[in-house]
Amino acid sequence: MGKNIVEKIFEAHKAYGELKAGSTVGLKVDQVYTQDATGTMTWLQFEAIGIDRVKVPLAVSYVDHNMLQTDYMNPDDHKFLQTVAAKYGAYFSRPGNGICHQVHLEQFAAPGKIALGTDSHTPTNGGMGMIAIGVGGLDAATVMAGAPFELTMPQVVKINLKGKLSRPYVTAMDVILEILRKLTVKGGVGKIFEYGGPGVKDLNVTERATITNMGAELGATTSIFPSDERTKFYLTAVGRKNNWAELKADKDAEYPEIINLDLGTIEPMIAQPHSPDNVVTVKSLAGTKVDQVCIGSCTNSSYQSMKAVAAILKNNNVSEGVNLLINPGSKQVYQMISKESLTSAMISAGARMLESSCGPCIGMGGAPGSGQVSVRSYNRNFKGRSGTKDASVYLASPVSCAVFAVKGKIVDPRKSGLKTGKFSEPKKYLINKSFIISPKKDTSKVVVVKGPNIKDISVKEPLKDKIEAEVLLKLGDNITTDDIMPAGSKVLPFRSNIPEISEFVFSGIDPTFSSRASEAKAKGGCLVVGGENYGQGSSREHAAIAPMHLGLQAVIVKSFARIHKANLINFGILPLQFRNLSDYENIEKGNVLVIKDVINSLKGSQVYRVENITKASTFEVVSDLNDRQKEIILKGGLLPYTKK
Ligand code: MIC
Ligand code: SF4
Repeated sequence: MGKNIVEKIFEAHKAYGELKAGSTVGLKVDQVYTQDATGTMTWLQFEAIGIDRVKVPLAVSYVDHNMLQTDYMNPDDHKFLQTVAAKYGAYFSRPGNGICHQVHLEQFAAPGKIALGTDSHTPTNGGMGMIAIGVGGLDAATVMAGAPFELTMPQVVKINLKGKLSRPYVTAMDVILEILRKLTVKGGVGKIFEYGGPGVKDLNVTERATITNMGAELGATTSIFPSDERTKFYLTAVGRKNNWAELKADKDAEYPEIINLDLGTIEPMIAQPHSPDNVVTVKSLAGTKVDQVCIGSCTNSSYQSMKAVAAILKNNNVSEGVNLLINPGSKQVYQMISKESLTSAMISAGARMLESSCGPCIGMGGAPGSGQVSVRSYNRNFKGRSGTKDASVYLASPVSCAVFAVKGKIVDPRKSGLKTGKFSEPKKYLINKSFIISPKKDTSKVVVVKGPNIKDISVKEPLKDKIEAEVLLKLGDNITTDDIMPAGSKVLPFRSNIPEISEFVFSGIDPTFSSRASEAKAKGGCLVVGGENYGQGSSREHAAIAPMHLGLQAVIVKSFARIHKANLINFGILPLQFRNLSDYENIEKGNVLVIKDVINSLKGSQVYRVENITKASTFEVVSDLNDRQKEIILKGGLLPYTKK
């Protein structure tokens, strides 16, 4: 039987296990990268493991999220990240170089390799024909220390592309929005999407990267495109032709599921508040007034996107009622468009140019005003993420966004009368390596510098045999890690200070959570109950570490999102699921639950009997941990497990 692309790469990297969907597999990893918001913790954990030098062929420490530098905290973290990378043999991408995923695609991504990144949008690099997976920091740290990456083998679903996009007004962003409309934010859980079919060759590498980037919003483990002539063209243009290798599925490769998509039928799409899958056609919202437009992010910052945006803005003005912000995702693209006077066209139209960083995407500045409508070429529009709770955030392509900025309202770009110009892929990209510091051989004299905001990492006690705790929160479906551990300019600077950041846990949902949890901690900790797809969104392990610090013992939900579940295990919090979904209805906030015989249940059938003392009723919950994960939970998390 023929093999698909995922099987080919996994086979070449298998350390142990079976490549059967649902089995545990250990993979050897070629590249690991961190970003600053998750990276400080990751590198502290790496240090705690006690290895002299990273044991993967390539490691990169990026700085892209936390760049406001409103006080000493961010620059101290940057210094730590730079010195720790120098000490342990990683590349350092200096602040201002750009968003990790885009820079990685430009500088390091290579077909056939496996990369892990401590950020959920790491799959951006799947556009280059590599397996790129977002993970929690501790998973990345252990892999950098030499361990294989362990994963439950996902199902490989083929997305069979036919036809051609009707550019210039229909873009790769519209393709992934259409897929999100069809499959929803839960549609990719436990899956890898492998793109194939005759339509693949219609898309260049950066267009493919937009699609694989937002595969994260489907909940997928990752997404991947073949490596073909277009990949070779791009790698040649960025000066890395030697990294090219052909990669395609065998003709008789089999897939348990195939989804057909005709690129020619796709039209401009837009995600409405407050979820990336709440997608409709742009034309159906025509006339909606827009207050803010943000263009850029790791999803849509390619040279092609920026060029189209500049063409639309050229000789036009940003509408009086609109605030337009542009954050080109990499300094290389920024410099390239500047050289061609495209930045000048943006500025003269009235755009506010931001640094090459995450910026407004994660609420680091650029928040919309009260009740305002913001349309962004970004990937997430969860309520409150922009920094303004009552703002209505929409997601659309950079072309649509630029059109809305000029028109002051949502308009079908095809009917706008605005021109995007013709695009042909550059044969040569501008290369700028001045923002990248390469690892050195001799690191003996390097001193790792830690500012006062960098606190020691918390570690949990071993698993208790009896959990008796109050349900402090009962939540619905699709709770995001932004809900659990908000980001934004007030919170992000505390990513290396767990006691401080813990005060913000669930603060957007219930500002009393943190103080109630601290009180409950003395009495044995607390519990949280949730619905489907609990913990979707980012890879931030702080959504597990900070609740752990507050004494969270277990989370009981209908289903989990992949990365968050892995993070809960890594920090010793029991991830439990209702055996009968209807039992969810019988629990209320404030109920006290007792789970006895936890250790035997975990080691044995993984069925746990829960007594609801408040309601005098019982129900069952289950876990589905493999042997290694059971050991990790028993020890209180991956750090105590690794240091055994
Ligand atoms: C995000 O887009 O939510 C982030 C901020 O990039 C996160 C990482 C983080 O929280 O630091 C992600 O996507 O993993
Ligand atoms: Fe940065 Fe936004 Fe991309 Fe996350 S989604 S990496 S915050 S640009």
